[in-house]
Amino acid sequence: MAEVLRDERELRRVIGDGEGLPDGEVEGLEERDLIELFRGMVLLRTYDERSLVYHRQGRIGTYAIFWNHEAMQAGAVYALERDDWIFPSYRESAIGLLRGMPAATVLSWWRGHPAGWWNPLDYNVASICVPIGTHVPHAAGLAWGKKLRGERACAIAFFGDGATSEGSFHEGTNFAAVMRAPAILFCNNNGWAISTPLSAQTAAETLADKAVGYGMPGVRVDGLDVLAVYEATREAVERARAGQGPTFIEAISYRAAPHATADDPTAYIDLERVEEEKRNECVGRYERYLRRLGVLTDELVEQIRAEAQDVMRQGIAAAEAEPEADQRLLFENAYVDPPPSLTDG
Ligand SMILES: Cc1ncc(C[n+]2csc(CCOP(=O)(O)OP(=O)(O)O)c2C)c(N)n1
Ligand SMILES: [Mg+2]
Repeated sequence: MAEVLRDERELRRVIGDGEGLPDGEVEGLEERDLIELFRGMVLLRTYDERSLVYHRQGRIGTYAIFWNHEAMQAGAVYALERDDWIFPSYRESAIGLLRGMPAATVLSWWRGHPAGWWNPLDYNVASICVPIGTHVPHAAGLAWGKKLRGERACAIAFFGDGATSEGSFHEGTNFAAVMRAPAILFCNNNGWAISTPLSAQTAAETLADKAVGYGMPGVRVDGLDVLAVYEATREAVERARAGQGPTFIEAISYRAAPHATADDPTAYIDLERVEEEKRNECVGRYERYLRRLGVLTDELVEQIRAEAQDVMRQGIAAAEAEPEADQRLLFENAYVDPPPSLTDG
């Protein structure tokens, strides 16, 4: 029988507000780690903000904005080792940057260019998954494979609140639990699946409650608190490596940007709440924490931001320098005998 840990219904938090809410700290993180986490968040934030500009300039196509998801992505990835596998959804499209993937690769993906498809083995980052939840069984299967081979690595799948209503989520999560696969199921609960609010998505009180039914621990964490996310993921990784199976992490936020560049959320979202979220956004929150600790100087912040801007400048230049793709590639692996309408003759 799988041992079900007591659920954590309270949101985990480490970062305070500089006023009444005290700051905590995470054991084992040194100053260098704290700054590396900040560097990762700034890189992702810069990627996201520049992408919106590139989209408006017609240089990339429709783009899924992840503004204010940086703490979830950078915090979780920092808890992994290089051999561990990441299975991103479109919301984590640029997560490979944290593993050294060039920005040009991800920008090419959003340009619909073949240069945007990397070999997952190069970074231990699977392809960006657009169908909701279909990568959960892939992550569970890979994790189980690692266990069968006696390897130490684990796998993490990132998906949204909406994904928890999909069959693939159920199949993958159930499989991971039954096989005690070293998997981490990381749910970014931003309160919305395009225009469907969480209240219309599930009758469950919390998404972490679902973990109990699968026989795995469910943890709830403040998704805008990079240190809380890091710590929760680190514990899930330890559990996975110790042969105790998967963990479900529900990281909570409220979507502060449109679902994607093709969306107009003013038709359905609570705009006041969005403004509140923006004021409390995760990169600024962490920066203020680090400044309270005295580990960040203006100079260092400027340097980190400038590095990220450079990565993006070089990334878009390299993506745009790619030769135009051969359109026949679209069909190359689709037909053994292409129909005459697709052949030259
Ligand atoms: C299988 C499938 N059904 C429907 C869609 C269309 N779709 C794209 S995004 C989305 C909402 C997903 O919401 P959520 O899982 O909360 O992720 P978020 O976008 O908030 O990160 C839907 C239904 C899809 N991509 N795949
Ligand atoms: Mg969502």
